[in-house]
Amino acid sequence: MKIYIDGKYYSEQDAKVSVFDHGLLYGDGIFEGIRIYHGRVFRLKEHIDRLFYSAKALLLDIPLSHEEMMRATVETCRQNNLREGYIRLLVTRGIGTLGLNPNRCKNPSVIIIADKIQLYPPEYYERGLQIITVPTTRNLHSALNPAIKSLNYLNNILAKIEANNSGCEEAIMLNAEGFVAECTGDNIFIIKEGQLFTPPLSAGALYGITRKVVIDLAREAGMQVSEPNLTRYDLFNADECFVTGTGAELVPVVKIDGRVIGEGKPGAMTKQLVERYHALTKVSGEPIYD
Ligand code: PXG
Repeated sequence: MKIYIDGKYYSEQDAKVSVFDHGLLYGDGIFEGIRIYHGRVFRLKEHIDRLFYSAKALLLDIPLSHEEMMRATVETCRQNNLREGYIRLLVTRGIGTLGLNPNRCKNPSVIIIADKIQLYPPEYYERGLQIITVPTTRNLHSALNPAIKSLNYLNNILAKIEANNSGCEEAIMLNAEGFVAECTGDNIFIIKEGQLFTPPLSAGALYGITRKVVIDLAREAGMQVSEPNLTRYDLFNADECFVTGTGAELVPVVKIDGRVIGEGKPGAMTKQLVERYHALTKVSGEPIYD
């Protein structure tokens, strides 16, 4: 595997960062997770846009332009001969001192890892997930805005640990007001009486790229889509539920906090959206090879 670090490629063994990098010392940095399907990078521009938005919020100067970042990402896929896979893009504050002052970090670091993807087991998709809400609430906008895809994922990791301790793969995180925000690494949707609902970004949901694709596909299919505040009660009484993310794509949810959702199996509209999503990944994306 060849890993991009600040303009050069390194083998897996030689791809190293300093112990003084503030990405490591303080979680001071940002990241993206992107999919490669059929020799194309899916929704590359949207991911790079989101990276730059996260950087802006953290006053982090990405040393590459938007265009250069897209090119470096595609080139890293090419160097690794990938046609299917997963890209992890990171920008850290760079090497500084042991103090937390980011001004001591002169050069932010750009790291791009492109690898094969570890897919979720097929039974998640066939049977659907059983998930729970957890005590850890999503970060406040006024503290660490959940829209920033930062390298500090402890809020989500704590929630994931709570889900895992209860034998679940994913957790539903509420915001401080008790409304549904999102899952630890996925957005959440419900279907009720033929309409699609997902929490608004203001509830603490990440501006998920998969979320946006699913909203667009649903509208194209003639479905009504809205983004109201949702409570656990709304989830429990949904006809269908699913979560979305770059890695997960769309995964049906069949039980929430012990309540069976709809008929307790992946629903028809969810399946239709999964098909549309797969069809799109077959034809869309930034070509890696000529
Ligand atoms: N919410 C959060 C908090 C996320 O981190 C999503 C929603 C879904 O967004 P996208 O743009 O992927 O549709 C994410 C995505 C991984 C991985 O390795 C993915 C995410 C976070 C951590 C790991 O698949 N995020």
